[in-house]
Amino acid sequence: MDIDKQIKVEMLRDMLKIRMFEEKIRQLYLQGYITGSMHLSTGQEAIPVGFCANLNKDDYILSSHRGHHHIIAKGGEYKYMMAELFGKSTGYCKGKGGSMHIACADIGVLGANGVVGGGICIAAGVGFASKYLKDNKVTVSFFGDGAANTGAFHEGVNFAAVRKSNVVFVIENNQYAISVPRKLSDCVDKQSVRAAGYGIPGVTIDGNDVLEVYKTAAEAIKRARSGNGPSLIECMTYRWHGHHAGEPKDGILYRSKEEINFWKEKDPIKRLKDLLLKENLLTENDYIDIENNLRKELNDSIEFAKESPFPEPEALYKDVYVDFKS
Ligand SMILES: Cc1ncc(C[n+]2csc(CCOP(=O)(O)OP(=O)(O)O)c2C)c(N)n1
Ligand SMILES: [Mg+2]
Repeated sequence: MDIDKQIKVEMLRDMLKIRMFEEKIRQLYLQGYITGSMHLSTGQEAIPVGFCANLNKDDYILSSHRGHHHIIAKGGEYKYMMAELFGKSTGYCKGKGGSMHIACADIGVLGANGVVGGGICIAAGVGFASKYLKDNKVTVSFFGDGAANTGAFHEGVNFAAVRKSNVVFVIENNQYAISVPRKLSDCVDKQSVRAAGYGIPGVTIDGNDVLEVYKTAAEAIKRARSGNGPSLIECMTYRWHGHHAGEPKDGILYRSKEEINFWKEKDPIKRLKDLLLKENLLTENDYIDIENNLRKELNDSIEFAKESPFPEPEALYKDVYVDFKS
């Protein structure tokens, strides 16, 4: 499968857009502008970017507690994300969601979720609704390797498989659930083998190779859209930082520096950039332009967030339920 040049460049830009956001909000968090718990996705950018490049605007995604990269890949804008993290009324959820609960139905983001595995059954239901309504939409459910060990995983994947729902289940296997390495919580080397227990296709891929992610996603999304049911795609990856932004020592208390550096060598952004330079699809100047444009957008979003008001106390009782049809 040949991937269009334009799509490759857009995927590079989207991965960089995520990386720059995450690294900037880490600083803002440590400076006290952002409070609460926040989980960074640096290193894992290729997975949602490869999937979302195959989705339409009105397709859906379900995200997790570590969800900024999913939302940006699905079309989330810096300014509304930043305002949400600052707790401001101009944010995606009017400042009441925060990092772990960003949702925006307009771009098909049906919610990040602080409950580990919480999005899986919602995705199974939304995908079933698409099947039932024949609306031709696909739902992609992103979650971690730890979430794949919850009961919700079994219920959601089984239900979706039996109903041949329009869903793709994506495990972002970053090898840890908080500080617990996967060898202490899994007896299988590949979580994708579990797909056989539900009678659906399952595959494990290099989640740091955005082109491989894109191609695998294309096939699974096509299968789901054409009514043939879900797939389970396990994407091997690694988070560069600690479990959450305020973690002491930033993830090195339970992971060796050698291990972290090994995975940094597999940086998905550098890999695609180097390839595009080699193929003469991009110049260093093009890359600098992309970076500069994103930096301006990012700085503007910080100003927007700082200048925006906090929600009024009465806002607590508004938007408790969202009618997605209205
Ligand atoms: C139901 C539930 N149990 C436990 C927690 C606490 N918790 C938050 S993140 C996390 C680890 C999740 O690991 P994984 O699914 O691999 O995602 P990752 O953080 O690695 O992206 C846990 C146990 C929670 N939020 N919800
Ligand atoms: Mg994990």
